[in-house]
Amino acid sequence: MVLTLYKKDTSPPSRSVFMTIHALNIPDVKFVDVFLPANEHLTEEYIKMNPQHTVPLLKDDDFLIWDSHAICGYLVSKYGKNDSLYPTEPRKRAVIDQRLHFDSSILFVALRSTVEPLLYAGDKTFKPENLAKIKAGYDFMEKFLTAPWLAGDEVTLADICCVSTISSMNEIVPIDAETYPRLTAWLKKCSEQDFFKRGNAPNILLFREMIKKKLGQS
Ligand SMILES: N[C@@H](CCC(=O)N[C@@H](CS)C(=O)NCC(=O)O)C(=O)O
Repeated sequence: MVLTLYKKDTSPPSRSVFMTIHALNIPDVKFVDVFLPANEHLTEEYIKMNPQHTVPLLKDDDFLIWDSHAICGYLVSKYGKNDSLYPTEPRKRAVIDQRLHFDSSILFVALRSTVEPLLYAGDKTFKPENLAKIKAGYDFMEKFLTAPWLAGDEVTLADICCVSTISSMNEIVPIDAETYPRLTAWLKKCSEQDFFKRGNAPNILLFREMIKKKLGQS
């Protein structure tokens, strides 16, 4: 097996894959940095591997797969000792899939539209309408969090994928514990997990520094 992950440390979807790799204890992954400001994701060679030119991208021998949610699901199916992070039981799987699609279509879209104008258009402040989208994401999460974990009694890919986005949003719009008690408790619980400490925490600091720099605060 030769596993290569094309990634960017500050990228939330890349961090979902880092956390999954740690949660599954997959050894010997080769990590390749893709420097987006230098358009390394737009080279002919990269586009041949991933026509959507996003990070993360996983290469497993001759198999290529992109989109963090698809990558994480593949890693559990192929390298997990069991299916606990992504159960095959239809109803459990359906609830996790709903959360994963929610991350793709609501949370990450809100985060990306908030951050990109700073990263690539030279904006020095966040647009209020984008900050409102982040708060709307928090509102939904607060309602979803009726069990110990985001998709039930056990930690799953729903937690891993959503927490990489939520922990990044928290750097932009700090989560208010009074308004969002369940979300606050869930984020704390996630941050106590070994996979979070190894795969997300150090890179959140890099994300924080990147944002501060773009806001002219460091
Ligand atoms: N839904 C995708 C989103 C990936 C994504 O948008 N990644 C950003 C970096 S955080 C990227 O590659 N941007 C460059 C581009 O889209 O050209 C996933 O979960 O992997």
